[in-house]
Amino acid sequence: MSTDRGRCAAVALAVLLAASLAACGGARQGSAPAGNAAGHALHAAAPGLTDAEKVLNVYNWSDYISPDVVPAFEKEYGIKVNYDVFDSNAVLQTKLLAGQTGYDIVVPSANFLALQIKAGVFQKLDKSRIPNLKNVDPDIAKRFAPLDPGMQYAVNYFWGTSGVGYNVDKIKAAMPAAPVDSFRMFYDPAVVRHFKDCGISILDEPEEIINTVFVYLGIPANSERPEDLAAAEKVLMAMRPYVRYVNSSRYIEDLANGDICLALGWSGDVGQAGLRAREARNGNNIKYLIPQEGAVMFFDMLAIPADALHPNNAHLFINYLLRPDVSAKNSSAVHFASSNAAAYPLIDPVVLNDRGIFPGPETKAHLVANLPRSQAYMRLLTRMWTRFKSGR
Ligand code: N2P
Repeated sequence: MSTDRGRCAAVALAVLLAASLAACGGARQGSAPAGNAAGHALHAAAPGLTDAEKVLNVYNWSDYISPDVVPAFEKEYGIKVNYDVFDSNAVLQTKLLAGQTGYDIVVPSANFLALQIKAGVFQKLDKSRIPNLKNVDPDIAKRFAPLDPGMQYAVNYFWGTSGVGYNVDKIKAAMPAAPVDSFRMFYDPAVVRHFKDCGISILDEPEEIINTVFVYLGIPANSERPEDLAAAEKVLMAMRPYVRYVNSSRYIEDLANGDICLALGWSGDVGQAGLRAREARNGNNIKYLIPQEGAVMFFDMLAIPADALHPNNAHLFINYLLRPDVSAKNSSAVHFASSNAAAYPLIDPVVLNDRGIFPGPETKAHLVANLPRSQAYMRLLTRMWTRFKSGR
């Protein structure tokens, strides 16, 4: 890297890091891990230097992989996987921008990935080592293509939506005519107030939640107009008194147990809550619906940090996750949508035919993607989100 490019990357990193740290202001309630379980030394090393080491350090979203997939990879390749989890893009971004994470694979959402690519966080993929890339569904790929043109840095792991996760019986008891297929469940005070006592949660992902409010209000997604932000803040502040907590992972267990009755949550997470309730035979009937107003579609992307110590092993793992049988096993277990066309016929039909997970073309046409926002806008959004979380 020339000195100029190095300086440029350093400045870009500093700017993005400042924005990211600001985004993380305030105590988080998430289940972010304490650090890399492998305890990797935080020293710079030439990429691939220690690749002979049969190790792979993965940092993925929580509740996002079938429990038998990592052991099967370890057995097949003789590579030991250290697997850590996070539950928010802001937590991952802070680590990535600080650098030397010790991770070989990370899974940012595509709107975050786009900014991180600009900051020089990732290395380009060697596609010759990912033959299973041929399986990617072009219909889904075209939607995240603008965020990483040509899939140079990342491949899609799963995609999904944020919508209405609810306990059918508890919601019916609280409000017999509840509009369960609408964002009114959260954003109309005359509706949401009915569910305060049985418990409501909302995701701690401001860039995504603000877009759900825009969808509800009929404002174009990703708008950066200050007046749109103000309108969304008004909606969020009005519903805040009814919300029990703002968190992106706790709601799976709480919905399953009946400790909450309503979650503005991610499609697959709600699906997993339903599965856990069925397995526990606790009588909680959990459903997920994509609101009829439309919804936000996210894409979580597998990428390799520029300073990863085991990029060869990382490529092997990415290719493994894209194997149709492996992708199908994961999708069937975590209830998120694979974008691997060759995997579709192998996915559990209950998951594949669930229109909350794999929506039909009409619903898909009403889904909007999160796009990266400007730094100036992020400062405003972060301040608003801090006010929302604290309820003041
Ligand atoms: C996994 C949630 C991942 C979806 N539990 C959010 N990008």
